Amino acid sequence: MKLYDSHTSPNPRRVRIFLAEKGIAVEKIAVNLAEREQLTPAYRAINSRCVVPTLVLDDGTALGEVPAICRYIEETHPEPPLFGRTPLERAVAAMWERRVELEGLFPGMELLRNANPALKDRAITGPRNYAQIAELAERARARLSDFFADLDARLAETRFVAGESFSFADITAVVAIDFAAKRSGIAMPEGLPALARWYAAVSSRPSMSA
Ligand SMILES: N[C@@H](CCC(=O)N[C@@H](CS)C(=O)NCC(=O)O)C(=O)O
Repeated sequence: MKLYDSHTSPNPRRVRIFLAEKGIAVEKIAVNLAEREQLTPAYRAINSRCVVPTLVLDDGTALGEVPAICRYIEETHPEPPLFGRTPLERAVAAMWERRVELEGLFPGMELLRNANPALKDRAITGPRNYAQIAELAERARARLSDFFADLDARLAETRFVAGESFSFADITAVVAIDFAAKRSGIAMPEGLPALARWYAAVSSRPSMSA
């Protein structure tokens, strides 16, 4: 397998951490987003959405979209489970991962993409250009603040985001938090003890530096 990757971006990091947790090594090919390599005909032929990550399988099949890529890895390498073991655990893990993606990662991307002058006309990823809307960046700040508070409330009840075991939901949550801090200067707020306890535990896992 080959992973088309970018070390400056959150979505490929989700897959790198997932692979590291599974103990799977794959060839990684860097795509230079700053130079718009994702929009070249050569990369478009691999992923017509012009985004990273893309996982190319040994038979040449190209898989895009992080949840689909991670689901494939989970089904082909079930141990250790990162989507839960029972049907109920799997549904709960998928539910929390989706919530974290929608409520934490997407607002972080919305903030950066509508505020960073380097992304002018690139407010939405993909093959087409869209103009920035400054109000969306402001709204994203409020959504991130709510995300931190809601995640703290959840983690006051459970050890990890989806329950008592580490899962894909924790990976997306750490990536969303680090991305907001590193790229938009929105640090995890003080005074949220459950969130702080969980973040210290999960961010020290060796996979997080993948
Ligand atoms: N929904 C996609 C999102 C992928 C995505 O947005 N990737 C970003 C990097 S985090 C990208 O490729 N950006 C290219 C660009 O900025 O044009 C997924 O789950 O893989």
